[in-house]
Parts: sequence; structure tokens; C-alpha cells
Amino acid sequence: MNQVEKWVDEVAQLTKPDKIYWCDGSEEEAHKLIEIGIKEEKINGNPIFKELNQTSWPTAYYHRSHPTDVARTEHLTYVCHPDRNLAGPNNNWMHPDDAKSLMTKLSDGCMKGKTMYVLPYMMGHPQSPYAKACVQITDVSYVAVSMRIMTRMSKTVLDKISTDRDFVKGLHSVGDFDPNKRFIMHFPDEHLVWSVGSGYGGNALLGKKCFSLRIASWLGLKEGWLAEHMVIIGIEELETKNVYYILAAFPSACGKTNLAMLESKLPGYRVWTLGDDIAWINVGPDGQLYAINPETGLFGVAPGTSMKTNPNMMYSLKAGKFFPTLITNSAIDIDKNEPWWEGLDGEIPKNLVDWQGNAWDQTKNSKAAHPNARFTVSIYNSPTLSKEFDNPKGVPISAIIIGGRRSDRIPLIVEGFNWSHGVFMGARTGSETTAAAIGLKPGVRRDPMAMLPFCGYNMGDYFKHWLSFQTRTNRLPKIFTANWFRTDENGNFMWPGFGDNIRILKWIIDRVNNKVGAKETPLGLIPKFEDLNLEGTNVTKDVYEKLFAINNDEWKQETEDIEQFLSQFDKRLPEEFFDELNKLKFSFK
Ligand code: OXD
Ligand code: MN
Repeated sequence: MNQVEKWVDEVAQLTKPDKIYWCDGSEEEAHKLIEIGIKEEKINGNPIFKELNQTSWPTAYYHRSHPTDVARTEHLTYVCHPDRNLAGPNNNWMHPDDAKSLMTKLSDGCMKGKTMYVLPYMMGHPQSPYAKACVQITDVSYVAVSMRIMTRMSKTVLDKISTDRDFVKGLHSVGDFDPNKRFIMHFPDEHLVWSVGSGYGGNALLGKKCFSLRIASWLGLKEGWLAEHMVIIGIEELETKNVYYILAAFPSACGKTNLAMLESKLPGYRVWTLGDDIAWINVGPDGQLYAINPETGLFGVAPGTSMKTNPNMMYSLKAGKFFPTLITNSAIDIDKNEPWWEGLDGEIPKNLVDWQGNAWDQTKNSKAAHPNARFTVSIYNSPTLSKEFDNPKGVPISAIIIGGRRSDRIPLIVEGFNWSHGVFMGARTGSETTAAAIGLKPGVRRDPMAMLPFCGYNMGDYFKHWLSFQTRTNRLPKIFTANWFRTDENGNFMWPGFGDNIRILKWIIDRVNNKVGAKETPLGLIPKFEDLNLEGTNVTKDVYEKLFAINNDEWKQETEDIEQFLSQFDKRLPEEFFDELNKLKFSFK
């Protein structure tokens, strides 16, 4: 028996499935799994999949989740290092022995009467030196099919595995969906994720947040690379044909997917998609940072997606190329058998059932689609896919943007003075909470590099790890912070966002090429009005002033908040951060 068979056997002894099925990731198999999900498997009495209108939405299938299981459950997500301090105040912690015994109890017999699917897959291109082999076990066809979209699934992965250390293990069961028995446990040293009780993407597609961010960030610390919650895009300057690759970190539901597929409002520029959620960043042989997207799919928030906000995504969803596309927890237009969500183009259909399957009454002021309704679609469907997407070496990075959603005080774009100031800017970033995680208090939470829920170890050490890149290479990219969401005194967004964000990306490229200067502020470098191409927008000089205003009282309070947040990392905080904090305190009194 080889290592994978041995592990699968152990898990089967515990979970006691009726059948074991080894997936090969083929299209034929996906058809078969969809069929099983339509005819045999059920969640909460509902079939797992429903076929949608195959004329208007070719290859699209609908999935309705258990009603309590609609988003990531951060309060039930644990990182189980043997030493609590390694997990840090940013993670829930349980001793690995206790976590194992709890999960063993919850998993005993949990697959009785079910099929256990074994999914061998790669995160990253199989020829990439940065890729990792993984095997996930699951007991639900929705997860098996989703993993075919999101990863490179193939039995050939098994040939790469000879020892127990050669692959990352993901053990998943939906259990009985009881939220009190729902846990997502990470064992970083064992390269193991164990998740019970949820079928939601972020909790159940274990190659995504669980491995490619939480476990991978820990591997990155030990091996000298970074696993980040970032978009990867290429911006082509059509005149020169130069392509500049940029990374952007934003918390969930801040428009990462829209940015990844941006339709440029400036002639002369074109954006190419490489990733919308995760970037693995390594120092390349030439000393530049190179990024790969370990995933092959887009798991994005559906509400708000339309021909106006993200036409390339609408094309991808309806492209009917890679089989299949999944839509989860949207509403359904029952006359047309099409998915529907708030913000979709056109009239609101007359006969809708909501995301829970009930007739939707518009007058009752409830949402028809769940605010965290999702699509799962192959990146190969994207009309903007970069030709470098499958390059095993990744792409060289010119700039990194770190942002959040703030209605006040944070300027539209700020360039850090240098790498260490840029890292501090990223670490102090806050964002207003959204629907992608259950139970978050409304308001601003600090979310360093948009990694607060995803960093698999103590964030004090994480900040130091970022800073350590100064000693690894002298070819580091510039770091910027962005906020597309600042509002005016009437609560209206001042920046048009979406395709107009190219205007900011252009400024970033001009900075990278030393084509324009910048204005120095206590927060960093901001664009001069005349260096921004704002033609065709309503952004006047007056609006520009407001977008970049730095208010002393707001920033005095912001500095206090930042200090309070950072203080929890105590002695693990890098020295540089104390200097940066003192500079803020000196500037805003
Ligand atoms: C996601 C998230 O689903 O960040 O990408 O929650
Ligand atoms: Mn994300």
C-alpha cells in the first residue's frame, strides 16, 4: 500500500463510508458526479444539484446549501500548533492532541451510507517548482465537483507522492451540518486540514483558504516565501506592449474578482487575469518577486455582478466552456430556470424563489439571493485570461496594493516610502466587515494584508517575515494602499471604481517607471491631481481633494486604534513598526 492508500484506508476505517471513489478530475466524471448530485445525494432534503437553463446558462448547475452553512465560520476555525504562541492572538487555538480527539469523535462513522470521494490534485501548475501535491477526501459531490473547477485534479498527482511528507491532506465531511459540531482544524506541521460540518467553499474546498493560505503561509515562513490573499493581474500598455504584473490584497467582498477581470476605461490599457484570490510569492532566480496563482477557478460573490460591474465575469459564467459552472444560494427565476441575484442586469423577474427555495415577496424587503451567494467557474472560461497563467515560473511583480473598504479617512491611493513602510501600511489596514464570514460585528476590523482570517501562525512573526524580504533581495516592488470606497457627506461613493480603477493602476505603473512625481504626506506618497487621468469621470479637483484628505482628528483616532490592535502581538512585533507608529503619533496630535 502506498502512502496515500494508507491514509485513505485509515480515514475509511474511522468514517465508515459505503463506497470509496477515486476521482480522476475528468469531464466525464464531473458529468457523472452532477448526475449523482441530482438524483441521489441530498442536503436538507434537497438534491445537491439542479440543472439550470442550458441554453442561456450552458453547463451551469445550481446548488442550495444548508441554511446555516452560507459563509466561512471564523469562530470555529482553529490553527493547532503544539505551542499556542505560534498560533498567536489572530487564530483560535487548540492543542493538536485535543483537536484530534475531538475530530475523531465527530468523524466516527460520519460517512455511513455515503460515498467517500478521494481527490488527488495540484495547487499550482504541475511543472512549477512552487506547486504542491494534495489529496482531499470528501463525502459530498458538490465539493468533489467544485474541486475539479478550483484545482488541477488528476490521478497523475499520485505519481509525485512517495512519502507521507510529499502531500497535503484534507479530510472533509459535511457531517450532519450541525453548526455546534462544525470545526475547521489545521495541523500545520502535519500538512493536514480536517473539516467537519460545513459544505461552504471557504470551509470545505480545503485546497483554498485552508491549505493555500493557512497551511501554505506557515510553509512559506519556514521555506522563505509568502502565501497571500491577493489578486494577480497583468496590465498591458498597448502602445509599448509591456505588461506589468500587480498583486492586490483586499478582504473578502471588496471587489477583488472585479479588479482581477477589470475592463479598462482608459484607452491604451488592457488588464489580463491571473488570479482573483490567492498568490504564492517567491524570490525568483533574478531577484524579482514572482507570483503564481495556485488555483484554477474563481469562487466569487454573485450579488452585484453584472454586465455593468464585471462584463468579463458574466461572459465567463455563460461561456459554457469548462464543465461545469456552479451557482450557489442565488435566487432562481422559475419561469426561465435561470439564476438571479441582486444587482444582475435587467428587470427583476416576476416569479422568483429565494435562496432558501421559498417564493420571494419583493415587498417584504428581504434579499432574494443570499448576500454571500457564490459562483464557482473555471478561470479558463475567462476572456481576459493571461497567456502567462500556466507559466510554471509565475510572473514578475512590479507593485503590490493592499486595501480595504473604508467610508472615511483612508485616501484613494498611497505609495509607501519604502518596503518597510509599505509593510507597516499593509499591517495597519482596516476594513468594514462584509457577508463572507458569519458573525462578524459590523464596523471596521483591522485586517493586515487582508490575511487576518488566513494567516496560519502568529501575525507578529508574519510581519517580520514580510520585512525579511529586504534581506533576501534588493529588487522588491513598491507597496501601495488603496481604498475605492470613500464616501462624501451624503454617503455616496466619491470614486467610480470598477473599470475606472485602471486610472489608479496607470498611476502606479507611471510611478514604477519613474514617469511621474508624487506629493509627500505623513501617510506616504499620493498622486498629484495633474498626474491622474480623470477624463470622462466626475472626479473634479474638489472631489480629488476629498478623496485624498487627511484629517488630523480622524488620524489621531486611527493611530490609537492601530496601536491597540498591534499591541496584542507584543514582543513579537518588529522594531520597525514601533518607529512607524511613533511617526504617526508625532504627525497627528
Ligand atoms: C473568499 C473569502 O471566499 O475571502 O474568497 O472569504
Ligand atoms: Mn478571499
